[in-house]
Formats: sequence, C-alpha cells, structure tokens
Amino acid sequence: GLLRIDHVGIAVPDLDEAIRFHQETFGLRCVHQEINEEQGVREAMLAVGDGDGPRIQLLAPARPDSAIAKFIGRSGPGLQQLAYTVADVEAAAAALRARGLRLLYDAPKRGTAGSRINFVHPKDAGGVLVELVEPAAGGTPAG
Ligand code: V0V
Repeated sequence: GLLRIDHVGIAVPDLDEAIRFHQETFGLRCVHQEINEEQGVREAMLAVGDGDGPRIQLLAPARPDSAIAKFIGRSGPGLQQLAYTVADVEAAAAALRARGLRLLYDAPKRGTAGSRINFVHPKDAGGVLVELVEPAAGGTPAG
C-alpha cells in the first residue's frame, strides 16, 4: 500500500530560477539536486518547514524531447505529478495493474537519489500522473 506523499512535482522551464523563486517566496530549502539522464530531467528536491514532510520536486527539461519538455509545451509550467512513497514498488505496481490500471513501465526505473520508480498512466488516475517511489535503502535525502 501507499505509505505517505513522497513529493509533488512541478514542471519548470529553468531550474535555477525556480529554486530561487521557491526559496525566496515560500522559504523552501533545496536539499538535493541531480540530473536524471534516463528521464531527461534536471531536478531539485525542496523541503518545507521542518523538512520531515513531503518534498516539492522541481523538474526542468534536460532535452527537448523529454516528458517535461512535452508537458511544458502542451500545458505550460505547473503541477505535473503526485508521488507516493511505497515500501515495495513492484508489489504496489502489481496491485494497481490487478485493478486494471496501466503502469508506464514493466519494471521499475531509477528515480531521485537511487529510488526505484514507476508511474500510473494519468488517464487511468483521473488525469493525475501518479508516481510510486520506493526509496533507496537509507531513505530520502536528509533535510
Ligand atoms: C500527459 N498527460 C497528462 C500528463 N502528461 N495528464 C496529467 N498529468 C501529466 N503529467 C495527458 C495529456 O494531456 C494527454 O491527454 C494524455 O495524457 C496522453 O498524452 P500523450 O501525448 O499520449 O502522452 P505524452 O507523450 O505526453 O506522455 C505522457 C506520459 C509521459 C505520462 C506517458 O509524460 C511519461 O512517460 N511520464 C513519466 C515520466 C516522467 O514524467 N518523467 C519526468 C519526471 P489528452 O490531450 O489526450 O486528453 S522524472 C521523476 O519524476 C523522477 C526522476 C523522480 O521522481 O524520481
């Protein structure tokens, strides 16, 4: 089952500018940054308040043919995904497949900080791109 909200992802055209905006405007703290070549993103994880809760993930396109570039081209910047933490991404994906939902990947792919991820097709989840995140052993990056 789902354990908690892991993060909410926002598509942004420019990562550095978006980090600055969220820091200065909302007081969020950038606790992690990386480039995920497979997903075609430059991303940052931002902590809210004491840092124990869900993160805000800023996602900027690393390539013009990436999912984030396509999203921004169609919808503009904004909320792109809702991610839940799970203990076992294969088991969570299998349970949703058994309910008739389409998962985007047959096998999990690599997500932020060595996590393992899969996605539910947004058309099977009320128009929301739902991500499943199994954190790497050792957990999410400290904030
Ligand atoms: C597309 N649609 C969405 C959507 N993206 N609806 C809600 N939220 C989104 N993010 C709608 C779109 O408007 C279409 O609706 C319909 O889905 C199908 O669109 P499509 O043109 O067939 O599909 P694409 O090419 O836009 O692809 C959509 C999917 C793609 C979701 C398949 O974005 C994808 O593979 N996403 C998973 C990977 C990803 O998002 N990576 C970046 C984050 P109409 O017009 O037909 O009504 S990487 C990440 O999260 C990491 C590393 C991490 O968290 O660890």
